[in-house]
Amino acid sequence: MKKIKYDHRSIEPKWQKVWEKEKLYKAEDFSKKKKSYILIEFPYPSGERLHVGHARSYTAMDVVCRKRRMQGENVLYPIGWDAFGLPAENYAVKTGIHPELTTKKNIENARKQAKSWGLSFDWEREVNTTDPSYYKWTQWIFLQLFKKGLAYRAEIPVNWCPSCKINLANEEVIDEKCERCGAQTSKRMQKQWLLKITKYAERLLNDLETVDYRKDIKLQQVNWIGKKEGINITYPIERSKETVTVFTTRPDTNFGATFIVLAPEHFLALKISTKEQQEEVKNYIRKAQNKSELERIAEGRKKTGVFTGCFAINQLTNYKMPIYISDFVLKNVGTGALVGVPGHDKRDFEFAKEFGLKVIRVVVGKDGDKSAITKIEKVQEEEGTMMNSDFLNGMDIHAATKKIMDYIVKKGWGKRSVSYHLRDWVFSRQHYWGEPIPVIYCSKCRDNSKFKPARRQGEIQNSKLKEGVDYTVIEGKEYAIVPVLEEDLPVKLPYVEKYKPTETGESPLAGVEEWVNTKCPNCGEEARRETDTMPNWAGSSWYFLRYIDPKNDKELADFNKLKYWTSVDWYNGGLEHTTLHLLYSRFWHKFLYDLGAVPTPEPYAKRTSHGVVLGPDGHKMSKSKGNVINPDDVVLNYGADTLRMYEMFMGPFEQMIVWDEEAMRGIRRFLDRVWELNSNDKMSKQIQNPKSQNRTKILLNKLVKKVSEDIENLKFNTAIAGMMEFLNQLRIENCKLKIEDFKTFLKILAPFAPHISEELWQKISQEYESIKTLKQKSTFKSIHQEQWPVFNESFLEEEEREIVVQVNGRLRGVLTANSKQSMLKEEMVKLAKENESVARYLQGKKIKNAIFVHGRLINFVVE
Ligand code: ANZ
Ligand code: ZN
Repeated sequence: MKKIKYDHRSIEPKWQKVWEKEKLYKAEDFSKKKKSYILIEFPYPSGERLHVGHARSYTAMDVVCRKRRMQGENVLYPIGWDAFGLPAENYAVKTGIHPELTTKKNIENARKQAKSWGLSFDWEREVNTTDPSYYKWTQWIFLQLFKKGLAYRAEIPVNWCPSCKINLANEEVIDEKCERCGAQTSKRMQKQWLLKITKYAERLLNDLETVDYRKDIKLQQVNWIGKKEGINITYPIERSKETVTVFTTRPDTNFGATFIVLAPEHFLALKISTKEQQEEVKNYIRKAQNKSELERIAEGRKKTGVFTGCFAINQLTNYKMPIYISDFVLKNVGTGALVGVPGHDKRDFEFAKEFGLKVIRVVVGKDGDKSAITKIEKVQEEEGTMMNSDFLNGMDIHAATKKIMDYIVKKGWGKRSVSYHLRDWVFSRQHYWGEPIPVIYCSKCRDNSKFKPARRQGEIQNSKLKEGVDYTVIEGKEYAIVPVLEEDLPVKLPYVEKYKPTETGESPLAGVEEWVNTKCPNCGEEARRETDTMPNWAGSSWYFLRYIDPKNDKELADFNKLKYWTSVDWYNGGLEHTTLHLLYSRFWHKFLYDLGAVPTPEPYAKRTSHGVVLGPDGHKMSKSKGNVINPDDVVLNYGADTLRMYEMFMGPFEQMIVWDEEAMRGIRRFLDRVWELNSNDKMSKQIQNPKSQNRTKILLNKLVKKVSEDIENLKFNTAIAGMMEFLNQLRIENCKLKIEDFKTFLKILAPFAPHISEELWQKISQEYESIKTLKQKSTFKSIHQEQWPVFNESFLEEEEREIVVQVNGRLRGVLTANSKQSMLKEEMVKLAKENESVARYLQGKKIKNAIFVHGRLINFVVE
């Protein structure tokens, strides 16, 4: 056979074109085959292009897809572009080039890159969040949320950068500083749109039990939702008609409660303070206002505070608890007031030490500090057994919590309370490059007493209209909030010259008079549009649904198609998106489910995450560090197959990996060896000596089993290691590959290195298959359309052992034998001597001794 160089530069683009022409990766709606919907987080098409991190995630899922297709599944593997957002807008501000143009160009580049990696995406389903035919449905979802009262306007603090003169999203503020210019940011109040995700908190939490997410991802969701079950206890205040209510998750410790602390913003703070304390309290409150929340709750900070001069009564003990004000208590947690149990809460302990307050021990932990009152030196936050607590004594804290809750509720001193860390989702941005929020403000309708807001149609007709949901106040004037008619969607983003947000913190759209001024869809009078846009999270909250029916202009996706394809069977993406994006899209999905627009309550059946790819220096890749590996260079110099296999090989999929050029060359050498297998005598067309043939079968069977399982278990690295070992083993044992075996090997290599395996596959088919079958085959059949090999259990069942054969301590061969055989010295020595590769080293030598380790090793000692 003529030797042809393994030239990835010609082979790879060639097959990519053929695959595309043959529509090899087209997903078929309603096919009878088993469906498999595999999803990667669609990329943001930035000027920086796709990086090796994208390649890691996309290749991994590509391997899964290719294997499942070969196993006869109908696979949907789509891609699209998450293209609204700040980077494009910032770039536009800097260069004056319209984001629409840069986005278009960036998408073209990224598409080219993805294609050059040989990914098996169904390109006919591509979506783009900035395309009006796409965001029409993003806006439609918003309208439904609005009509159900789940979208509302409220005045909330926003992050203001005085130097950039814009409102920043929370993600853009790092340590109270503007992410871009570094200026100190401040909070100011502004009307924003919010989505009531909190209404779904309980379901978002409970339904985690129905999905298969990586454990730590689930935990992140749980923590972000942050459900706390506790009780609000109300204490009478001495010599006052007022009472003070605190939230606690540890009522079991209430016999040890010795003081109360109010947040400085608490409405009682000034109200209950005695005359003598008024001045000091006022000063303290003023100072606290200038502190950020982060600063207030910082660990290890010296506790500050001020006494109000008042006492609350702990009804359990009749203890007079002094009421303090301190900034470590937050206004919007619980009731904005807490009861101090310094024996068992660290911050309370620190506070008590600072102000000389009484500490009472009511729980004994493992360390067994039983000192009841007095100079307790340590806080005890562990679980344990109750003491000093009357009818709770001797119980463990969980039983005690239950008992005291019932008791307090029965006495009428408190009410059970559930609180969540989750807050409503701030949904408006004062930026240009986003989806316009499709509502119109009309003052005529507000004045019209017969106006029926969208939210109320079919609901209670005559109740009072609510601010923020039915009407809003803009610059002192009241307007009805009128949703854009669904048939008027999309509200297209107008073309503007000035993208920069305004001095007032308004969206630049506010300056586009002819766009802002419009007619009210309800009364037809002059009205104005909402000028805020949606956050980047909007388009990505439902994109996986659009892939299912990307061109539908009647609904976001056909329900029957959704029924066929959802839920997503496997979703892989970065760990940085496992809180917000995952939560937001689960929320929207549940809402759509309640509307009857989607058939499943959860969007993703399974979620995994890949580790970050670090630069060769072990640091995060960044331009400024000069350690960025450009995947395009790798493709050019080593080939896409090398890039793919290397990224799958370089370490456990879920862990961080450090780029290592040398290891990558190792992968290229492996592929070179595979290439050579075809073109030299390592492969045989004839039947081999039956023993070696049998041995090859066993090894190959094992390999097929291993690779099949490893792929599904995200163990790509060990699958590849298995392939390498296989080739090594063949060499050591001097086994030759039959053509059929080589074909099997190519099939399991194909998902990882699709180009080289296609090239070799087609060559073999041409060279070895009879002219007759070739003629019959009128159409092209790709290796990726072949059947995934099934392993033969009978070859695996035989429990065999490998016996290493050494000559003077050097490895000269490996024997296989079943476990019984391997224990018999005589037999194994005989077999070893017969072994071709061992015999070479024994020839003409006198064997002085043969050392035998049962089932393990033979070492011939020769002269
Ligand atoms: C008494 C107590 C005793 C508490 C004890 C804890 C331990 P976690 O613990 O994170 O679930 N708390 C209540 N309102 C607060 C506010 N506005 N600002 C700051 N802290 C506040 O949070 C619940 C606990 O946080 C509550 O339970 C309360 O302290 C504190 F051994 O009450 B605990
Ligand atoms: Zn109107």
